[in-house]
Amino acid sequence: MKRTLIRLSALLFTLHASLAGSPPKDFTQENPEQRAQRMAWFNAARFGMFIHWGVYSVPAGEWQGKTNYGEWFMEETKMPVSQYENYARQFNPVKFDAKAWVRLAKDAGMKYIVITSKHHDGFGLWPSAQTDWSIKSTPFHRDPLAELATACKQAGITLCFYHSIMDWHHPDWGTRRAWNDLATGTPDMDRYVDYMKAQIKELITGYGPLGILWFDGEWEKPWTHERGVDLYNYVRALQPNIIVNNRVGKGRTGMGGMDKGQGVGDYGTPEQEIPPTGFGPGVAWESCMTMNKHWGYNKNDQNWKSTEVLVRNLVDCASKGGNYLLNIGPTSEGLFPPASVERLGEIGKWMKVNREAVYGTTASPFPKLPWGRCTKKVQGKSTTLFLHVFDWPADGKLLVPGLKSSVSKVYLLADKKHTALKTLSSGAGLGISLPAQAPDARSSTVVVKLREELRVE
Ligand code: H79
Repeated sequence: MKRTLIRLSALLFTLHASLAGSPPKDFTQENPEQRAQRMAWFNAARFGMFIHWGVYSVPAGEWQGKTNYGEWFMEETKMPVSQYENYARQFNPVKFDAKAWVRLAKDAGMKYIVITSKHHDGFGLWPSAQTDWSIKSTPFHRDPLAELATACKQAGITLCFYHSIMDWHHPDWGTRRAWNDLATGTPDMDRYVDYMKAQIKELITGYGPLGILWFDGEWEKPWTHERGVDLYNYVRALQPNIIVNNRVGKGRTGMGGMDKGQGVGDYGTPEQEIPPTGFGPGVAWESCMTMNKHWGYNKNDQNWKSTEVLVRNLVDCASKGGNYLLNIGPTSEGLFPPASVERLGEIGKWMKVNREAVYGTTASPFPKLPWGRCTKKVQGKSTTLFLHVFDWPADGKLLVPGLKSSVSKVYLLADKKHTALKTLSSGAGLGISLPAQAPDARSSTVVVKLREELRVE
């Protein structure tokens, strides 16, 4: 009885506070422990899948003899919006299989998926109640985001949405394009923000809980720091433990993706590049990258990165304390391009052997290593270093420069028996004798268990 009364009065208090228009909670003021807890899954994950999918997959990157378009099709061709809308009527991805997509991500070793709920063209991949400019206007009478949410939940993959702030289709986005022939009146950003918030509410309450809301398209003038802070708080109020990238605000400096000055959001977003060094333990980041040269499906783009490059990029990110978000641009039929599927499979094979050297690791203690990268795990007093050897030494001698701690065991991660490798400490550091043959030409992992605390000179 007493409890019920307390609950009732708490409810009344909340009701009263909201009716009285009390200031919304400021989620930007969070203590370091709360933040670390909220960010824990993200920092342990290290590897995610980006998916750019929308009606731009119908022209597949080609228009009037030019073949270099992707998800920026509408902007780059300056096609009238009324004409662009026809692509929705041709978007019928009958081969879409959410379970198959999620399995491809999971088998590659990815822990989360970030898919475009809406890109800059404004088209929604789910049947939004706010607009017809969505999957509702296609012949495809299904909800891909709902199907993905179910498949992700079953597979233990964290679902996240990319949601563009900039919107080339909506009449109220502040910098309206001349080719937006459907828009009338004067753009009204307050009205636009109401629209975007209503969409975001649908996404968080209807498909969640989500891992990340990944904003983009924040750089144009109509978007301000104040609007960024407001949107950040709006999203966190709907789902307090959600993670929001830094493109919600105006702090991002170029494609390097990290914040300078007035930033808001939880982590930095380098795009198509990996920072030369990490940023220290308190700073989270994620490099997003294409597998070829386009985000959205481009049927002519065969500039695929090799699996070796992709694996080494993942390792490079992990060695600097960051995540790797690798993109797929599915076709308008709903399929991943075969070259992407092939690479995901190969990365998965590598991850099967080396996963322990990626997940839950922290940044390298070495400023630079001539032969590759390093990640580490520190659990209480026990420290493990994972040496990711890209360039296998011809003479069988690997030097870990400056490592002063004595070691208890050194072995190849690919060796199931964990046979000890011979080591020799010297003034130069730790020398390790390796077999002639690298277990994996892309990157082989040498595990170094320390006997004492980590010391590097
Ligand atoms: O969704 C993919 C791309 O469509 C989108 N981001 C990835 C994840 C993207 N939008 N723009 N770009 C990529 C390139 C745009 C770069 C610039 Fe800028 C915009 C140059 C100047 C304004 C970024 C923001 C660099 C400075 C400010």
